[in-house]
Amino acid sequence: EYGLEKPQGYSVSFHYNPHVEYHHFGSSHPMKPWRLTLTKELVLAYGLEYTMDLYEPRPASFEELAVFHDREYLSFLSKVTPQNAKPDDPCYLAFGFGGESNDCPVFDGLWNYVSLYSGASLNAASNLLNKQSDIAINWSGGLHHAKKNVASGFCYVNDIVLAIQALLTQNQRVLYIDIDVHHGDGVEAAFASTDRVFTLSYHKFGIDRHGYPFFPGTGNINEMGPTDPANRGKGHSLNIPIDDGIDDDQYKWLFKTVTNAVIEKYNPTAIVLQSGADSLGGDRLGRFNLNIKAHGFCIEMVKSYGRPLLLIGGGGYTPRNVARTWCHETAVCVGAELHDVLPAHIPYIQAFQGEENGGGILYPDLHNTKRHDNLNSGEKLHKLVQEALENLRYLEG
Ligand code: TV1
Ligand code: CA
Ligand code: ZN
Repeated sequence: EYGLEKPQGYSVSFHYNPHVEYHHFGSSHPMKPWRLTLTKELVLAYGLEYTMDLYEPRPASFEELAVFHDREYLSFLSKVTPQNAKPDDPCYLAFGFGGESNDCPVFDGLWNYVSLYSGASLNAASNLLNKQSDIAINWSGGLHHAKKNVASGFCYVNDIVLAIQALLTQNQRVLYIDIDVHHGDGVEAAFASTDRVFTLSYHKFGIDRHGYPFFPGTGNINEMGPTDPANRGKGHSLNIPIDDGIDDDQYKWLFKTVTNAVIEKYNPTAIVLQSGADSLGGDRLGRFNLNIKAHGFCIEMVKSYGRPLLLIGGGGYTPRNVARTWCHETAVCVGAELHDVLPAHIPYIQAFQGEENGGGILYPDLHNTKRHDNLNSGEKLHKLVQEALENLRYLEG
């Protein structure tokens, strides 16, 4: 009924442990694991579960997380609770918890939460490694800011780094692409010294009218990894800094032109795509004006290369639109087209109703939901693409 044929015949797997949904960062915190409940319910309502292999992964173990993270950091993370936390403890701030912004609060079940989303990314990576799947999806992962011994920007454990490390056991070159509105700094830093991972991030970059940089403040066009010629990682990062209000056609052109060039020059044997939904129009923290289908175009384009693909979530702070986008992108992976009118029997249907525009439908117009004037002129974008392509010269011989 919903057109669920799979003409391209990709084998797609969906890796999700529902226990991840029940964790809360705190009522005012923008990160809502509950958006994963909404995503799952939409995916089920459209019948997409019949087009994929479903996995309920076990949580990752301490030892699995220690492949990237420091043991002292993990030990602290595994023991800290809201009851025993000492915000004055030097460890606490040094490891990135609390602080003035409280981006990374200590909440009940924190260790369980990080083990669950990391376990799902590792399970997805192993499906690609043993060729059970062509595309493996984990919408609960994509926490790209976490460092080996510091929590940062809502991210405590870097499931992306762990999954890439697993893929490197059988892949000579892994390409990491990040369309979250924030710079994928943690993944870039983790693989700074190797030429076996190329990191490509598209993000908002700039300083606001109060003088604050958009988080995390890194990722300008001239940041291409290490500058020391003796370092193998030199030139193996590409950052695409974008200004407020970019629209569908501009973003699609930018993404297509730059990503094509990177894939053709780097020739990866596997691709990891972080699909943060905070680059949509109307996002609570984002600044772009993208519609769902423009965001999904990026997934479609990467999929068309037919390389093993790990598709993971990330940011996304307007839950109903996160769910819409990730449901659409799940359909893109299996090659299905979805009705714009939402199926009638969705639990939590209220979440998708009563909106000024878009009530009861899958593809509302998000371009004007939260006006961000478009500060990206055609001229600026052409210059950006030119510089980006020049930055790829390190990939030649
Ligand atoms: C608690 C309660 C924490 C309300 C954090 C928005 C909150 C933010 C909150 C918030 C918020 C950020 C900074 C400031 C650096 C700090 C998952 C100088 C309404 C991948 C992480 C953004 C994005 C961090 C994560 C950022 C991801 N923005 N309300 N915090 N200090 N932090 O700017 O890339 O999407 O906003
Ligand atoms: Ca990004
Ligand atoms: Zn983000």
